[in-house]
Amino acid sequence: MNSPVMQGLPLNTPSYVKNAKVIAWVADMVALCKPAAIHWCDGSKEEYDRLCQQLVDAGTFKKLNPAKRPNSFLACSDPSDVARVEDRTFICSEKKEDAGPTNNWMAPAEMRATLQPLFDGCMAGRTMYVVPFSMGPLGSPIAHIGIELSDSAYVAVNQRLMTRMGKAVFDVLGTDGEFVPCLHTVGAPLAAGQKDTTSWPCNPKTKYIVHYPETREIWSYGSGYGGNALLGKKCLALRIASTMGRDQGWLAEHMLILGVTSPEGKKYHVAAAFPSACGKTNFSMLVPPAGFNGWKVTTIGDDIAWVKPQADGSLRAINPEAGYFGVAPGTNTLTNPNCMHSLDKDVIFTNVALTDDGDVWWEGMEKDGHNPDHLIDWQGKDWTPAIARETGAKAAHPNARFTVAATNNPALDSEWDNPAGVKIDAFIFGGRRSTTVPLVTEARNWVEGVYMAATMGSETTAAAFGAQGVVRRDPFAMLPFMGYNMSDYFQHWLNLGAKLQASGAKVPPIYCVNWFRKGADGKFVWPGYGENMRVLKWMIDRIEGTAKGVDTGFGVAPAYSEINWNGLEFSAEQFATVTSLDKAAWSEEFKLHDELFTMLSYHLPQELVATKDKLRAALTA
Ligand code: SAT
Ligand code: MN
Repeated sequence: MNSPVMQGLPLNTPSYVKNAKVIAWVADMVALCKPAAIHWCDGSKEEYDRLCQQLVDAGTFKKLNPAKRPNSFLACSDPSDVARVEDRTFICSEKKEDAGPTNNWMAPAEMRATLQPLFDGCMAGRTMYVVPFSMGPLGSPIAHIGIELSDSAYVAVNQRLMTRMGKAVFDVLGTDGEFVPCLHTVGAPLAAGQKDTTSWPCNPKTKYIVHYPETREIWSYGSGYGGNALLGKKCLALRIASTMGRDQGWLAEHMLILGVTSPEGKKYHVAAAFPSACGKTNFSMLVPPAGFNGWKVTTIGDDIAWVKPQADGSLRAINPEAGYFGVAPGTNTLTNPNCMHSLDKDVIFTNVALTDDGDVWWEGMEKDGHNPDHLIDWQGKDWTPAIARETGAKAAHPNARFTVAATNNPALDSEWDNPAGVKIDAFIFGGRRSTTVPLVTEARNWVEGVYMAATMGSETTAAAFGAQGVVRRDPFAMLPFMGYNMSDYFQHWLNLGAKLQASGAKVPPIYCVNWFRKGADGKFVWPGYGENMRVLKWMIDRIEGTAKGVDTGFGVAPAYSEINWNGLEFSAEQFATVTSLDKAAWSEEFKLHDELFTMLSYHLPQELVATKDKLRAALTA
């Protein structure tokens, strides 16, 4: 194989890079991908500004009106490249059973043989960016380091907002520190002398998002979008990290982390798992409603939690990310005022619409009184309210996103960057279900909580793959993000709880929630958003032992009188609608749990089967 030096491309390794493994790996990948240039990212503001300007010049970015949206940009993707591609995502463990029935699998040797010719010369004519990043506070014992090689400047600038990216990572890495190598290409090499004329290079035909869990490597080909391309997020912080957690005794979860502080100044930390696009960002930035004077909710993270057991039996968690890659449509000052403030400046928007005065717009902003007569939609076409009425055309893609640094969030928790993390006081699991699953239930023990999490389901939305409105089982909201066999993961959760309890520790309570129950009229009954504070408060009352709750057979639920209704008209009848347990619905529900367990039968923990039998007897008798 040609060495990069023989090709005449010097690595130009900066003197502060002292890790021999990094240097050797970059050299190998340069030899394989054959970029025209190498850029070692230092993570500085100056570098960020320069790369953003370069993206403007290339037509990938539009600079937004600085009077409206300072230092912000809009990128519009190729219409074939708008979301994660679950059917092109692979877990390549040595044994198929270790990827499990919920993952696409190919033997590592076969996958390597498939990818080799694709990656050979894949960066021709482009620059390879070397993007060093820390998932978690630099140097934290809970954090891990990754290095992404990418031929996308869009990826490099997004990674600066989404992770702790830059030079300092190499100090932590030292001469022999561990890192997860992440190789990414848009899969659009340029022929000799060819000028790039596309504003969103990608490969519309071929995409591979590949994980090798045993060797902890990530190879991603053909997409420039979100979790396909920002490899620290779902690929490293969930799929690879979940296998690290299995091997090392910790948890990598698709969870937000929030802090909630009482008027007396007592603070609790909650980690909550919801599938993509079910309002995790909204919940993590919740503004307590009227009737909750003096209560405060603060954000530690909006998407991912790494939870590590401590010597004292507690669980401490960090948000491995440093920014938010959130869904824009539906966000407004009513649904999430803190998020809207976060987006005032320094934002990269992807696939939202452009206003005539150089600002952004998306569906949902009309609720804030922004009713434009004309826009350029995410595909560059004219959009007017009349066109929208006639054709149903959306100005913003339903999976349009913003990328913004956590430090822009006015509700950012003071401990968000604490290398020791925060102590978790409760876990929440929630799906999007218009029927069957009640507003809130507390599992009566750890195993029952694991059962609730394992069997959770969600009605699909635009961001998830597949048809709208179908219930898809999404255990722990981890279905698209599990790096190993799902049943082994259930066992890992059970083992962790058993171990903590055997050491005399009290495990955090586990709650199952559903904000999305609908009434006979097909409308949501629970108001959601800030009003979810009422449910959060009940959980705290349970933790404090001041709410007795009612044993429903499906865990412990609040009595109507145990919820603080101050400032909200919500009748006992409405409460019954969102909390009722319907025998017929649960009979059907358990059939779906049976199906899930049949699919997951290899290594399925028998404790969960026993829990199913017990719950079925209680709920369908
Ligand atoms: O594109 S991401 O994977 O980052 C977001 C999501 O789909 O959950
Ligand atoms: Mn997510």
